[in-house]
Amino acid sequence: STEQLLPGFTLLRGFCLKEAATLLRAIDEITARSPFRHMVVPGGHTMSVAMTNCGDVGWVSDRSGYRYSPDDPVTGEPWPPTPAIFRDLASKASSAVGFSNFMPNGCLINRYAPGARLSLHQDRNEQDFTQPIVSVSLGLPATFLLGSLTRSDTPRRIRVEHGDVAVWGGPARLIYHGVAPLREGIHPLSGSNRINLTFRHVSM
Ligand code: MD5
Ligand code: FE
Repeated sequence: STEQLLPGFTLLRGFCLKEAATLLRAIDEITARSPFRHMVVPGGHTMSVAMTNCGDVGWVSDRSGYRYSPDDPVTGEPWPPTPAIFRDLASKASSAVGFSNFMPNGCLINRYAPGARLSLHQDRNEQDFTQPIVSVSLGLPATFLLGSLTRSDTPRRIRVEHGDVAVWGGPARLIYHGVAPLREGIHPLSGSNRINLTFRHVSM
């Protein structure tokens, strides 16, 4: 099904169910080269979500701040290339919502173990409002926190499941959002984890 939950935010339920197992195998190949790691944020805390990237630019954080980098600071090598199946999915999902020619140049891969969460934040390191952001949920279900442009507004709770794909366009790009602490569970394809892919076009 297709649910438009806010202007600029559409959830495509089950959109990548058929290719989910292939996506997870491709993620294993990426993480064999650029492993998941827990990044440190400028305040000094270590994130509960483990992250890695593929593509031309990857999101990184350390004590000095957030930025996009062409190289993995752990390996000193470029991030692994984006698999064709990732690009095909990002393009298929964005065109289904009316964005043609989405050309992501980076994909952030987030891994949630039980208890891992992403507190309410805005994504404002890569504002190019002409291109959407596509996010893909794999493995255990999670509760997405969908806020507004005002941090103090109580967010809506939206359950996202294995195979769901979300497309965020112009007006939704600066919305506060987060992920509630992951509940324990076992998924046949991802074990005790949830994996989220976020495709972005980063202008640098
Ligand atoms: C996740 N990741 O489930 C989410 C999915 C992140 C992040 O938030 O920054 O890694 S992406 C959700 C998203 C992206 C861009 C805009 C908005 C939500 N939004 O306007 O709500 O790991
Ligand atoms: Fe975000």
